[in-house]
Order: sequence, then C-alpha cells, then structure tokens
Amino acid sequence: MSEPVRVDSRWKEYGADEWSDALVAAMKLGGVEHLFFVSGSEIAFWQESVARAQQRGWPAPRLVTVLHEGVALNAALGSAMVTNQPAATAVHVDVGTLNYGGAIHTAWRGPYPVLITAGTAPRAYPGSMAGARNSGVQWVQEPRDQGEIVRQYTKADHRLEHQDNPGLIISRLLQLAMSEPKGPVYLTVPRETAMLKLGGKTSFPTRDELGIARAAWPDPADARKAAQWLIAARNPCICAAKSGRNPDSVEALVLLAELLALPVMDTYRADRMNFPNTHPLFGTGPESQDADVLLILEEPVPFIPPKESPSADAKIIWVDPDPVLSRYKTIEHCADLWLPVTPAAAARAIYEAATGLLTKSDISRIAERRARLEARKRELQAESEKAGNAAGARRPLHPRWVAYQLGKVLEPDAIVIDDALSNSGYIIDHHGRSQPGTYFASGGSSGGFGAGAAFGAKLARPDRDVVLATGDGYLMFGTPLPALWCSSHYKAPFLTVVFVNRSYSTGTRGLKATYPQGAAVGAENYDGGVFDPPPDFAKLAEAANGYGEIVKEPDEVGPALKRGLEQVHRGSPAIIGAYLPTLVEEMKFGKGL
Ligand SMILES: Cc1ncc(C[n+]2csc(CCOP(=O)(O)OP(=O)(O)O)c2C)c(N)n1
Ligand SMILES: [Mg+2]
Repeated sequence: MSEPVRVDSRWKEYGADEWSDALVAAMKLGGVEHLFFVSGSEIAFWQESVARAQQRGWPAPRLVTVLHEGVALNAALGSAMVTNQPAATAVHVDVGTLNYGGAIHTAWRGPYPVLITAGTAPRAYPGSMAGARNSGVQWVQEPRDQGEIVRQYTKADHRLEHQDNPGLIISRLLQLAMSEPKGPVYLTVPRETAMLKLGGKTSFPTRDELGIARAAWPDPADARKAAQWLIAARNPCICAAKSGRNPDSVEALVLLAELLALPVMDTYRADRMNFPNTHPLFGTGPESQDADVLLILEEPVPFIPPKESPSADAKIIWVDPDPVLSRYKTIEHCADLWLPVTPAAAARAIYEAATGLLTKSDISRIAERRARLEARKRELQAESEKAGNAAGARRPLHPRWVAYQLGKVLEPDAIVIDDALSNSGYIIDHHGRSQPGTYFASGGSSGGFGAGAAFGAKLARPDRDVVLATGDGYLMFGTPLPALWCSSHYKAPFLTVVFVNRSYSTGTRGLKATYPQGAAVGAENYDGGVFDPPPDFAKLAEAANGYGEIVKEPDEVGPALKRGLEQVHRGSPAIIGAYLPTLVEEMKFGKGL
C-alpha cells in the first residue's frame, strides 16, 4: 500500500466518502449556510451529500429547493447582501447556467460574494466509471467551454478536475469571492468527479484558514492630503453609492461627516444604506458641479459628464477597493487622488488625519456650515412631507402616495429592497432608513432581481421584515411565481408592493425622450411600452398560497399595506398592487409632485 500523502499541518481532517462530501463540507466551513438548488439529472450528488452529511453529523449547508435558476441566484445574492457572507447555487449544466440569466450580471455589478455552480454533462465512456454517461441527452449538453458563459462576470471560474483537492478548491474560490473587491466565482462540477471516492476522510484548509485579505489602509500622506482639502473646502460633498455594502462603513462615515460638517449625497447609482437618511447631513449637499471638494465612495457614476462634472479646480478624491474602477470599461472621470481602499478605511484614516489638523478658525467655519446644513435638512424634510401629503389628494392614485404610506408602516429595522425603477425616487424620499443594512437595490441594471433577492434576504434574516418595492415589469422579469412559492414553502415571507402602471418607463418615457417628435409619439403609439390590462398580481400571490390585494383609491393604500404586513407576520408572502395611471397617462399629467 502506498503511504498516505502528507498535507500541510494546518489542514484538518473531515469525514467524506466521496468528493462531493468534501465540497459541501468546505462550503459550510467557508460560511455558506444555503445552497440554492435547481434540479438536474447530473447534480444528484449535491442532494446525496447534504443528506449524508445530515446523517453523519458532517458539515454541510442547507439545500434549498428552488424552482427557477434566476430565482436561485437572486436568492443567493439576497442572502449574501444581508449577511455579508457567501451563499451558493447549484444548477443543471449549460442550460441551468444560461437560466441564471441577468442575475449573473447583478452578481458581478453588485458585487456579491457568491459561489455559482453548475454540473457538467457526464463525458466518461458509459460504464467506465461511476457517474459516466448513461443518457442520450448528455451528448447534447456539452458546450465547448462552459465557464465561458459567465467568464466576463466572475472573478474566477474553474472546472473541478481529478487532480484537484475538492475542499481546497471550494475554500480557495470562497477566499477569492470574499476578498475585496468582492465578487462572484463559478465552479463546474462533473458528475464523475463529484462521485470519486475518498475512503472516509479528506483534509483541506478552510476559507478562513487560507485567510480573507483585510482591507488596505490608505497611505497616511494621501489621507492627510484628503483631510487638508476637506478642511479647507467651502462647499464640500461626499457622494456614496455602495459603501454601505460594509455596514461598518456607516459609523465611520458619520464620524467623519460630523467632524467636518460634510454633507453626504446618495447619488444616481446608490444601492445601499450608506448614511442615515434622517441625519441632518444627509441629502443636503451641493450639486456635483458646484462642489469644490468631492469625496466619492464606491460610486461608478456620481455625475453624468460634462453637464454635471465638477469644475476644473475642484479637488476629487475617489475611493474604491477596485483600483480605478477596473471592472467598468469606459470611465472618463478624472480624480486628484484615487484611493484603492474601502470607504470605511478611507473615512477612518481621513478622520484621524483631520483631527490633528483642525485649527480654531476651521472649527468655527465648519460650525457655520453645520448650522446651514441643518436648516436645509429641515426644509427638505418639510418639502418631502408636503409632497407626500399632496400626493394623497390626487385621483387617480399617485405613486408618491404609495411610497409615503409605505414609509409610515415600516419598522426602523425593516429591510427595503428597491426595484421600483421610475418610482424609486419616491421610495428613497420616504423610506426613512437609518440603520445600516436596511436599504438595498440590485447594484446592477438587470430587471428581475427583487423577488428572488427578497426570498433570500428573508431566509437569511428571519427576524426582520423584508419589503420589496417593485415595478410591475421588473417583478415579472424575476419569474415571481417560483420566488413566491419558495417564500411560502420555506416560511420566509416578504411583502411585495407593486407599482402597477402597466408600462415600462423605457418604452414610454424613454421612447418619447429619444424621439420627441417621432412617428410613434405623434400617433400616441406606445406598442412595446404598455401592457394593459396587466396580470392580476393579487392572484399571483394566491397561486403561491400567499395573500394579494389590488388597491386603487388613496385611502385604501395604508390599510392594505398594514394588512399585507400582518399576513407576512403570520407566515404568508403578500402582494399589494397599487393600480396607477399608465406612464403614457402620467406623461399627460406633467411633472408635478
Ligand atoms: C432583464 C432586463 N430587461 C430589460 C431591461 C430594460 N429596462 C430598463 S427599465 C425597464 C422598465 C421596467 O418596467 P417596470 O418594472 O414596470 O418599471 P417602470 O418603468 O414602470 O417604473 C426595462 C424594460 C432591463 N433593465 N433588464
Ligand atoms: Mg411599470
């Protein structure tokens, strides 16, 4: 008999009969609590290994039955976004991977640290080994290179090969996914490889034994320069989009903003709760073109050039753990300082530098700005309250009223997932989120994120209300029935508020903006932009054993939202559809509220 192979003394031993046992063990030990699974003929090994682990007391994630791959991946994203830990998916060969669809884009752009997997068509000669070809379909399922499907959207991809250590490969992929800049990784697992024997035990390093890279600290000289600029500024501004990905960044940012009375603006692509929305410094900043110093935090598009570009003599400090936004291709923004660190590290370092630099006269000048911004905040809050109330007087129903009423029924720790698109501005105005980790948008541009993400978020955070505010078009892009079924089946209920305007803003307002004098607009022909009458969203909820209502009158909105939340608290997913004018009708009403 050959000598057992010596391995690194840090690696521990785990029970495993087959390679797939090592895969699930390394997932669980690497922080994966849920494996969102969509059935396929060649991936029974996941089911077998999770069941075996349960019997033997070996580590393994919970296998969650999901009815569509897009929902599975969006659920993994939802779970990862609320826990800051990875989640995993498992689907069927190339076709399951293709069905992940736009969620692959969302995973990359979020970015989310998820382990995306798929089986591969068995290709061993029939009968030659366990897991070999045994069905005609397997000849059809083998693309030239399965990883190529997702390669542009992942940090790494790998096909599990016979010479690998299976546990190590999972740990390594999770280490990559979780180290900044975070992002998705893809693994294909041939059935033949998954079924290789291990003879009772395996050993590998876990994700944390390999170690996740700690966030880098900015060069102290850069932090000092940034602090000097911010202290000297007359009209400074912090712009944030994704910094709240790391909930710790919120406190660090509050400390810095308060020290120097820096207003914080969530910008165009803000997809996290980056700064408490009720804070006097939130939302009170200047336009980007009027600011003299800008601190930009994880934001690829803080302004649209050239109209909104900062003036030539403004100082720009750009913070992003992905150096010079390398994941975005065409970037024309200029900056005086690019800091490839996390916003939390930047905020702390600049704070420390600033405390040593502030003079008495700086402090009194900053105090004046603080008072001015506090007064501005009071004005903004009064304006938003006034607009919310005024919206309630309009018939037909105004979307702002729906958002305003939603803001009133949300608990302070409720998680809002915003896929409301053209109505997102109203949600942002009225949700009042001020706790870290309570507001999320997808971070990408693919419709269909919401329902799956809401399910994944609720599964991972059962103690919190999860509310999805969504456009009617985007809800349908996300194959909502499988998501609602999962939500109902796993007792992970969420409330969905649908803006039923029976239209796509792209195909209505967007068409008009592109061809204002065009033939389509001239003839009021919005084919391709309107879907009226819409699907019955209340019945959609009922089809998944949930609760549904459509509301048309302003007075009905608040009570219906409360009823929806009550149903959620009793364990049922609920949909409240707010029946609104189409966007063609809305364009005729004009801008207004
Ligand atoms: C998968 C996908 N397909 C198409 C689009 C293009 N798109 C952007 S916004 C939009 C309209 C979405 O409609 P809805 O959710 O009803 O929101 P509304 O425009 O009514 O606010 C579309 C189709 C997209 N972003 N993602
Ligand atoms: Mg719509």
